Amino acid sequence: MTDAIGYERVGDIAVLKAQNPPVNALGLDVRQGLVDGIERAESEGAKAVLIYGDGRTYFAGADIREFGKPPQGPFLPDVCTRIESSPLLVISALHGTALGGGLEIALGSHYRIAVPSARIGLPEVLIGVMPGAGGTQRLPRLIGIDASVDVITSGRQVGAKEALSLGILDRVEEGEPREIGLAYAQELLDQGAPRRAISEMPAPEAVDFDALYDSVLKKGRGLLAPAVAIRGIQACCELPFDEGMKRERELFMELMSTDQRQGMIHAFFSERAVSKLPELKGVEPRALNSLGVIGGGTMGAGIATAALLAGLPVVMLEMTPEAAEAAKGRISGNLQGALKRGKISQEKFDHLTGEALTLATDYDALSDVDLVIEAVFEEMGVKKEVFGKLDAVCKKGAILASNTSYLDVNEIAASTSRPEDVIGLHFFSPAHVMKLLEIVVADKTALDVVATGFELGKRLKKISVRAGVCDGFIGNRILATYRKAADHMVLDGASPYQIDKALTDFGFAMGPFAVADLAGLDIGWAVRKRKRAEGMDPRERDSSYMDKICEAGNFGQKTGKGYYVYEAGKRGGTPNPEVTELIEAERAEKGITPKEFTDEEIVTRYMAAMVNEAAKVVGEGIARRPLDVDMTLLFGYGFPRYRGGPLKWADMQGLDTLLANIKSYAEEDDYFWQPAPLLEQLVAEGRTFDDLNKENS
Ligand code: T1G
Repeated sequence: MTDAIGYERVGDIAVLKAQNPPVNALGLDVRQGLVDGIERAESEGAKAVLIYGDGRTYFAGADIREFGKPPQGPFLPDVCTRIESSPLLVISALHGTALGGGLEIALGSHYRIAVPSARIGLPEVLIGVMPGAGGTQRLPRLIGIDASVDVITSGRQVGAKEALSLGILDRVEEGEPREIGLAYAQELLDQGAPRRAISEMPAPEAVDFDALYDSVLKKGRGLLAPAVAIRGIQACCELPFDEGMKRERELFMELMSTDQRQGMIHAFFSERAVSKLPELKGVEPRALNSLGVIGGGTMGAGIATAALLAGLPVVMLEMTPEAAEAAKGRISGNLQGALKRGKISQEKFDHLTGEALTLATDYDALSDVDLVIEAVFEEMGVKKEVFGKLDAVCKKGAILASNTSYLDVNEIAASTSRPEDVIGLHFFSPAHVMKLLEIVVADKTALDVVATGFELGKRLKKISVRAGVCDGFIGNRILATYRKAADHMVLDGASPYQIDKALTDFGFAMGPFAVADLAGLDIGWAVRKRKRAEGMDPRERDSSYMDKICEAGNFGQKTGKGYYVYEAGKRGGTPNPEVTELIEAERAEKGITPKEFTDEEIVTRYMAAMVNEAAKVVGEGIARRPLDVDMTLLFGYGFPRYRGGPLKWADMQGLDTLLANIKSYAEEDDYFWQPAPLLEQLVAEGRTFDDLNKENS
């Protein structure tokens, strides 16, 4: 027996307790312990076996940390079959999250009982694989094709009540898993209940699996795993059980060898590592029981909504009572959405828009809050005026935060007498929906203020990323660069629509030009005008064709026209022919002979620009680790999760290839394409961005 599985005997029942914190992952010792436990129970004459998990959960799946390492037996499919084929009655008692291989162990058991708060699921597709220990062979036999296709291709967690109605669970009962499990096992023994092996149940009727495969693949926008899992369910319907198990394993191993699996698992561990900074170890956050927000526009109202939903009372400060009421209107609108989706009750809605939200027009109302977030107009003078007032009224130890998306947080901090209490908290619109939060640490920001920023991020269920101070921090700085690469390709011959298509095919939620229309073309126009006014380097390429579109009052989706033309009630837009005409005119004016771009070349250039700038951001310490950049792009800029992030993707492409591409582009334009020193160093040393992640975590 291994220590990972405890063994005890209670009357005729042998009890196997999983004890592998934090989530009883089914690592080698756990698998061996389960097999040893079953054999011992059989050899010691037990009549039944109860399997349950100690700590916070039943098995939460295979041990993902073992992926990619040399596989060692006993293998999970065999463990499940060993459990199922035992002559003893095997009962699993579930609590916490019985996921993936954990649910497969339970499906290998003859009976399943759970506590009401338990959640079950087969989330393997969320890490780029599929169930590989019988999930696609046993679940369809138990609950049919439609329900198992939903559970397996969505990867969603199913509550105990629904799992009982689906027939996955046999019983749901309040109590401790060991106790309800023992009582249920004894009851089954007393009733002389039969062993029920799901593998012996008839397989459901086959359906048109090719059509199902195609529709699931289309829905996944390039993610392979859900579609391949369909082939596993197909095997369940078309092959005898043992052959179906073999087929499932083949498909599972195919997915294990994909870049998508690497990308998804990198994302899984990185989203958990990104908020763990070595310098914050042992640093206690300050008190965080109340929040103030200044500016009730879209961003301010979104931030207030996120805070209210997280249980933080909010003081919303606006210049006039009318503006304050308008802010409340926006917040109520956001909360209406949560009410409609059943996320909150009417009672909760009334509380959040009632006593939890205080409207104010006087800064004194902020004198007692723990943290204030300013979300006013993006102009340094206005910011300094606001922080001057906050400095005067806020209590000692209060944290003063700015939601600026590119202004110098050091300069804002220097406008107060307490720069150590100033930090940037850069939310993304809509702030109560977007998961990303850039925590911008200024030169004098105190460590416990940084820790409080991460604490707030955790409370708001955000993915918080530490960023240093520079123009655009991590995300917007990199965005500005790959966006420029796209603009250059347009001037040189590509159409914005071909570029958008090539990048959505690559997996982005939207292409750069559709994103510009969503965000509002006036933002880019203002930036171009600001840069020209500040004086641009003559070597920097500038394009003016969109200025004419903006001058005509077209700012994208919000005005119904931009790069695309939008019809009310219709999703997406159609290409705006005026844009194509203006582009051709600008090329002619600049004497540019347009050239053909393949979709592949478009993606290669776009990604090269993104990776190169990202390497500069890491090299300069604006981002601490490459994974910080990856999580920023995944949660704030629609980067396809199954590619792991731009720097994980770069590692998988090979940094030497990328550097060679960048150097070849520099022959055309050595002003824009300046290879990042960090990239050159990693290539020279034969190292990867992942090596840097390991060294800095
Ligand atoms: N393997 C290894 N480590 C794991 C793990 C796993 N399966 N699940 C969680 N951890 C670690 C995690 O990295 C973190 O570590 C700590 O546990 C707490 O997790 C054949 C092959 C279970 C819902 O996909 O969804 O079975 O950061 O911070 O928010 O079919 O973790 O503290 O060092 O996320 O309460 C299928 C993945 C595997 C479930 C808990 N199972 N895990 O969430 O805590 S594939 C999964 C989760 C499989 C078979 C196939 C969540 C959770 P650290 P946490 P949480």
